[in-house]
Amino acid sequence: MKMIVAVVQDQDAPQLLEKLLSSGHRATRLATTGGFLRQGNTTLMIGAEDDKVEDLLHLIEETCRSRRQVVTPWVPLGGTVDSYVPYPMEVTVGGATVFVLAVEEFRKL
Ligand code: 2BA
Repeated sequence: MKMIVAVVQDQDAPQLLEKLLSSGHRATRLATTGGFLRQGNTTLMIGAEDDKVEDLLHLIEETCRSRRQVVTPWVPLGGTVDSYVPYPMEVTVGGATVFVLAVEEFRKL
């Protein structure tokens, strides 16, 4: 068994959840915050049998769009804090950041 931990954008989460549930998967939705943008995103925990993982990754990939976003970083990217002058930059967020973890044991108690 595997645990898929997927960080997705809030805009994609409802559609992804609907697709997951309607295709027989189970998922837990967590409200999370990105460390870089300090903006809300959604993390889904999806427990699945090994042979379902590729299907799930495909579902996530086809549902989660990448979007460009202009941000002003809160912290310097490589420079020192003293000389830091914040300026806007463009980043591409998503589709999805996905971790596939091996599950040692799964029990429902
Ligand atoms: P954030 O940390 O808010 O990052 C949002 C986007 O900002 C990232 O999109 C990336 O394009 C950009 N970014 C992040 N750190 C940066 C940096 N040091 N310099 C320049 N640009 C930077 P994604 O890569 O698609 O990540 C979306 C969200 O996925 C992240 O939100 C974070 O919540 C999560 N994430 C990404 N990589 C992760 C990791 N290795 N571990 C845990 N969570 C991660």
